[in-house]
Amino acid sequence: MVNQTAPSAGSGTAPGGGAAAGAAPAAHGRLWRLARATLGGNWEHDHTVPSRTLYPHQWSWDSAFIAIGWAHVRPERAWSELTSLFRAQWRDGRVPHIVFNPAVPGGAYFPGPGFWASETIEGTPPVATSGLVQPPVHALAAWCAYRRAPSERARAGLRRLYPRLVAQQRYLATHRDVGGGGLASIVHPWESGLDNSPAWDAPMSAVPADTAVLRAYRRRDTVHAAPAHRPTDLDYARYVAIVTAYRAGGYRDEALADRHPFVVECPLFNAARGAAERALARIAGEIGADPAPHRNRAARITEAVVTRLYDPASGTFHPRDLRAGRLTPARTVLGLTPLILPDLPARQVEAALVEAGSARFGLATRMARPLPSHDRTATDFEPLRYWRGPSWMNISWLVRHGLLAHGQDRLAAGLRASMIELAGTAGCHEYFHPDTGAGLGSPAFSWTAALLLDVLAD
Ligand code: 9WN
Repeated sequence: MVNQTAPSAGSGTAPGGGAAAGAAPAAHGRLWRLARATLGGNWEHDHTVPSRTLYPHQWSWDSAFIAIGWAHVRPERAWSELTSLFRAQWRDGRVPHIVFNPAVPGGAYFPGPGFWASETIEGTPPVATSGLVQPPVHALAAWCAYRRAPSERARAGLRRLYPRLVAQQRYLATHRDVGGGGLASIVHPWESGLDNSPAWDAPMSAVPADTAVLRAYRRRDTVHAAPAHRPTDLDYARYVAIVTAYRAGGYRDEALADRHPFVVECPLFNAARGAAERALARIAGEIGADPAPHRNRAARITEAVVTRLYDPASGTFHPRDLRAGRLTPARTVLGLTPLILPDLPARQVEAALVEAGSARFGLATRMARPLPSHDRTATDFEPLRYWRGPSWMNISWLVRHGLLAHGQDRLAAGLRASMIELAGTAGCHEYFHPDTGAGLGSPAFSWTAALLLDVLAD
């Protein structure tokens, strides 16, 4: 049964009947309406923009999280969201991280369609896109959306998406297994979704770049958000240099290890691949396809995540920099994300829980502060700067999903309460100050709204 209405002040429960957590039930009704209105305000024909000002096109992993939210209030939009994204899939299977809306002026976002020049590449869709990808959380999102609002129409949505989701996974498992160990590499920090995370500082420091390159372009992000809350000019110079190198090779993936400046195996990206295979097994079962190959792939991915990215010395997961041939040293929230793998061995689950509960991340049944994106005790922790400290709703959602997968219901409840508290106090901001909870970045951000609906309903 789909809950299309806000929880009433008198009901005492969140939509779906769960016990109230965090803010009072009456506030849940207000939050539900705010989240629904935020999503509605960002809806654009067949997809939802992450933010009207900062991100006026369609983004890949945003659309996945957004679909989970739409399933609660307008399920048909969940399927439209995913379908429009996958319509832009390249012939090689990659799902581009940005699908450009031709109605939006080219200069509204940097780097825009002219910079990516996808139309010059064979096998690209008629619509302009970027040439990068983002974490493949789409199969998981499709499964969550279906479970939330199952119907014939939703099953038809699953059936339509299934071959495309399979092709997305195949692209990552083949073209992107640069290291040959069963993990997919990302070729740009933007592919991680955590653009300027300290996780990328070591590999990024080896990318030659000069901020003078920015004279040829105009950053648009700092027009809409405080520069102190965004990546630096040096970060952007390197972002541009890495795309330029990838684009010069026609976005081909052959011999990346020898010629590309940034090749890294990310724990979240690969855990998302494993979770996607799990979700595909469920989807396959629902539409009469064979779930077994998906289960086998999921098991192999989990094994590779543990073998290649878990560091027994630090007791957490780190990205592997293939050019340097070592794990990157920073302890970021990425280290907790393999919890979304339900078959993660007990030893690594235990280690991730210790890391999560430490002073670095502060996870608790009653959380004093929101989950940060970076180690609070690190000297390079920056509470205002984007992925270098602030709290993000999508990462909290993923970690909570992982806690539930491992039976950590009380910790998951603590995280849920902190998520509701954040949005309840600050609104549907893009990210939040990890100490004060103040809203940062875009004030009407779609995935914050979508995932808020999901946790309120749970
Ligand atoms: C670059 C849209 C995207 C998110 C990313 C987030 C940010 C873009 C940017 O916004 O990245 O892709 O311009 O900063 O880091 O996770 O998908 O919301």
